[in-house]
Amino acid sequence: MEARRCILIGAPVQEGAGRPGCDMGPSALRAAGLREALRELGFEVEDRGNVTPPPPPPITHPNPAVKQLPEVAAWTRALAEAAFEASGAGFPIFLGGDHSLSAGTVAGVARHMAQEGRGLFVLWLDAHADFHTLETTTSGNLHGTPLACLTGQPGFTPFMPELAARVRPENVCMLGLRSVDPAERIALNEAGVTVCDMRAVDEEGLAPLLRAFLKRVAAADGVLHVSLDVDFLDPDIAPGVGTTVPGGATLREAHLAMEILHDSGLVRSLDLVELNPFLDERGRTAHLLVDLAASLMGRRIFDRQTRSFLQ
Ligand code: EXY
Ligand code: MN
Ligand code: MN
Ligand code: MN
Repeated sequence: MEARRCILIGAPVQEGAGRPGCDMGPSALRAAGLREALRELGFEVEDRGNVTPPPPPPITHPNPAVKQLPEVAAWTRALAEAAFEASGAGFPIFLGGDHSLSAGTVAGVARHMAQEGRGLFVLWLDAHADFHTLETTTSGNLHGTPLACLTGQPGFTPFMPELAARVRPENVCMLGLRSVDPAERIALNEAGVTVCDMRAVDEEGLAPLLRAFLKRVAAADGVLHVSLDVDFLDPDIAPGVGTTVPGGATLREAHLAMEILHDSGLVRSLDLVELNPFLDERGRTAHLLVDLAASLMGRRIFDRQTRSFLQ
């Protein structure tokens, strides 16, 4: 992998969300200066534009609540291909688009890493579990299902054959959880995903929880995909998202997570999802996401090596 090259891939997906607007996310992130911020950190930046999905397959599901399954299946197929190819050319950053896109992006990255003999771990930064199956979802919004899909929960393979359980549930850590539906609670308890809800963050602190997960990734010689949902953040600092839940991560908790992730050297790919600029004020949330991506890619307040106040 070319270590100093970032590859931007737009995924203007909104078919999985309950309201329109996420299709403007990639443009907002570009307008907020993502390319320039990465270049200032010394990265070569290749913007591959936006992915175009194939025609939606003629599929239906018996759960009458399910919405836009053909369209989401088409996006998933296209994004899995784009992610697989981009992972071999640099550090892919997927610009969303609603969180259903991650079923494709993570599957594609996992397929590439498996060819390298590396296990893919996933950090799911989100207020929600996104752990519904096509049978259990009641809203029918498929952005509530990608993690269930990726970890091989039942019922997805007939509709998205290329995914086939690309990530082991025990290799997934959820951080920031504060909205879980009853069916997700049952499935999560059985699946073996590491769940750090906001109570755990309040009690233990974000850094120890994150460091414990990163220790497991390193011990397994794994690599890490970060899937950052805007609603991980507190709505007061990140209003530009359609599924806000009070009590989210603070600005400094979010930057600390990114800085710790960068220092680990384990991260190989990133999703920036659920940005809905229509709900934002003057691009505020888009700019915050760009700043967080910059922290993940190495931007620092101060050069850590010269600090000695802890000795
Ligand atoms: N669990 C709720 C549902 O299934 O509709 C809310 C899902 C919100 C998902 C957003 C992307 O994180
Ligand atoms: Mn590679
Ligand atoms: Mn999500
Ligand atoms: Mn969410």
